[in-house]
Amino acid sequence: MTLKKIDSEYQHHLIEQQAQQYWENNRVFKAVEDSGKEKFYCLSMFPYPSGRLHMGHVRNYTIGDVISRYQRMQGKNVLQPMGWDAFGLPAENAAHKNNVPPAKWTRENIDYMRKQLKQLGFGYDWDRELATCNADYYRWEQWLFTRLYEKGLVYKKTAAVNWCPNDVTVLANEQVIDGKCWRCDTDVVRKEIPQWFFKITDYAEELLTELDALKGWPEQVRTMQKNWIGRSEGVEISFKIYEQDKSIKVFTTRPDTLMGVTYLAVAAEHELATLAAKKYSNVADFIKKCIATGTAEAAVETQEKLGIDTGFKAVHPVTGKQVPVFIANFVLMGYGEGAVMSVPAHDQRDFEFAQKYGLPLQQVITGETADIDLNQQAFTEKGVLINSGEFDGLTSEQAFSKIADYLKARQQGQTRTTYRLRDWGVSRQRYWGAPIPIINCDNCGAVPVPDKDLPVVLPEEVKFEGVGSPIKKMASFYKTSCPKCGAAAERETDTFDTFMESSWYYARYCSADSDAAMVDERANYWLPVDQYVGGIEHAILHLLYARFFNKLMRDAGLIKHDEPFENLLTQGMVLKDGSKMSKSKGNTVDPQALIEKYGADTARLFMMFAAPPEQSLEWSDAGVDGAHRFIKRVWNSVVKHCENLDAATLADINLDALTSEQRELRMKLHKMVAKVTDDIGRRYTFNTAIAAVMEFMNSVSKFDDNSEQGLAVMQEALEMMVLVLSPIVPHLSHQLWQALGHDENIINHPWPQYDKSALVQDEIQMIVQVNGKLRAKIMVATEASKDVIEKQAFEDQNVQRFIEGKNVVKVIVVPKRLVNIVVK
Ligand code: L3U
Ligand code: ZN
Repeated sequence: MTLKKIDSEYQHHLIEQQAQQYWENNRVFKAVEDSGKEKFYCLSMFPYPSGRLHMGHVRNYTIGDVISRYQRMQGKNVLQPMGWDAFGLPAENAAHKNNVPPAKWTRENIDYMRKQLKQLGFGYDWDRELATCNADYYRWEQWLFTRLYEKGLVYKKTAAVNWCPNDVTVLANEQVIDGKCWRCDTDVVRKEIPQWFFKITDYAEELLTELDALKGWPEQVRTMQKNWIGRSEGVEISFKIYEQDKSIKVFTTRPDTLMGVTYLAVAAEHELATLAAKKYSNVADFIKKCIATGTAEAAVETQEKLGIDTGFKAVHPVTGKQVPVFIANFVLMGYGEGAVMSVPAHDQRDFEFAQKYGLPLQQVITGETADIDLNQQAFTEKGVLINSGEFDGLTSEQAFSKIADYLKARQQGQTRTTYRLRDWGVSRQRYWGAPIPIINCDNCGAVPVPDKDLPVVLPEEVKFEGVGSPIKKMASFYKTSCPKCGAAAERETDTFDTFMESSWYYARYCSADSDAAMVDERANYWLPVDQYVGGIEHAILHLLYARFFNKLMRDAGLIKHDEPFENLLTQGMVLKDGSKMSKSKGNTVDPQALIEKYGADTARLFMMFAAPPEQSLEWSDAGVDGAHRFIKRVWNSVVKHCENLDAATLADINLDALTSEQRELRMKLHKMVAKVTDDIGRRYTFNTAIAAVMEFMNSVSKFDDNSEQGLAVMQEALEMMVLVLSPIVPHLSHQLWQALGHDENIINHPWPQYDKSALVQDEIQMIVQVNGKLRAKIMVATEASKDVIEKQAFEDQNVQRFIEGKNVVKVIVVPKRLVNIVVK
């Protein structure tokens, strides 16, 4: 065995460069499918190439890398890929600001950030790198879109959208915050434009029920998705309109309150509203106002609630009484039936509206401990029915089915399941995105671009003049001919929501190089992702869309698995002085400076030590310093040990010949390895794992024993410590492993097995007497049972001599002291 001479001083630049060079030259992270080996697919959410890495990225990717390296040491065939979520608004904003095309800006950022990721020593298979802005990526998304169009799973519909007049774009509901644009704070308005939609609602039930099977996901995330999908059982009820050959359909989840209906409310665009507008000019004015100032759906809750009487009366399906029909600005046409039944006694919004317009209120539910005061507010809980005629005395639950049956028998209602989840609008009026592969023809309508003409490539040489997408003004892009009839036609100039690209990238990594298919057979080897690591901000949309896409790809026969992500870890924020690090707060710490000053291993160690992965991590200069000092201590211990070894030869450990100090260090070592194995492998509490190594390091420092066995025990201690540290500080371990006499290949070394027998608590000495005379001293485990102690006593050779041929009358064990064997 030859020890590799290492510098006596820890120099992170040199060490890290050498290790990275070795990994790169030997392509150690290249992942190859191998059906004979258990696979482990570890994925971290890929970054937006926004410029440079944020501390949050460093944390996210360190967690993923530690898990990957640990699993590799467990003998798994590990895939850990990386790529770029490259489309989106920031590139366009930068283009406006700095007059540089989004493509150029994006690719420069990618180059810089890739270099940073390499400097951090993350073990990615770079051969599988992908950038979603490349046509060889998004062509498959275009391809799938055209397939789904044929299946009826995507469709075009003119729909009211949240529109930001400043950014000239559609916003998703969650991009509207308090009625304002999330980016620029402008008031959001409602606008009707043709949009492309994915029929995610067709999958609502499966997306919901399979959440229960996702045992490896945080409960919180599953609940968030559940609420987002929002399944509810209700009854669709139709109200006849008095003296009109019409009826209004409403949907309610509270049919038990039916007898408390005192008016109906319809949307401004409802048929009945239009009819009323023809009769009354003030109604027409009101509708005009509603539509002009039409608010975004997401802003409905915050705006002032306004309404007007249509003059029509609806007939109550049970009592036959007439109730007024109002138009209300909070009832939206695109949602449900565009009409609701109003029960002011038991719904707060209805209550407020009724108060404002002097509409009556009828209590029909009562509660047990009821401090119900209907002068103050609605009573919205479930309870027991009153004032409800034949339904009196039923509980809300009983009344649900009784009333549903009643209506059904009269053909005025039926039960229905609804979902809060709406179809996914994917059109964006933006430039920097994947073009929607549709050609609009005057004769043929919307025609999908045929496979042979895919991809529809986004022109990258563009000039940004004013707002709006440059390809909307670029005739060379949009002027084309119809694939069906050959007539002159125009391309769709909208692009896809960037959540499209991030919905299937995990699958594409499996066959990133394929130009024959979106994904191929290799995906069935790697999928599902065994461990997904990313921010909680993606708990709902991204994860839901990715699950949806997985099912779309499954149903297109591309992959086998039902769900994409087996286990999910959502890492916490990186805080400074108690608040989230962000540019706007000016409290960011640049990872680059950290890497340069202290090295990647210090950055990684600090990130993993400062907090458990799911909690937020408070930045601390002292913490970074502490991590760095620990690394140097480990380094120095190895240096010192190697100097001692230089003068000696390394012996094997002789378990029988160990001193109690040597035995104790071994016990601590193997205990530490057992704990670290559990902490990293099962609990994902990397911080406590590191704490255990640090504590062990104290014992190493105190252990001063240059005897042959002392050095052998120290060698074992340092080797195992270097091994268990290697997922976290891989560069350090790469060097120290060689210093300890091995080759450069620690990366292929298995995780150390701890020795169970070494875990045995300190042994104690016991005296063995035969007929009261001392015959032996034996070492037994402190915790050993009487049986074990007796057995050990009888096994002693000297004891055997004295009892041979005699009858054992009695054995007395005095715990922790002596064994007396009485013979005759
Ligand atoms: N490209 C998307 C994205 O969020 C991910 C797709 C899969 C939709 C984490 C932080 C973030 C995410 C505290 C930060 C990963 C910044 C990539 C990033 N991150 N903090 N891209 O570049 O945790 O949660 O924004 O998991 O400040 O890094 O983030 S990203
Ligand atoms: Zn045509």
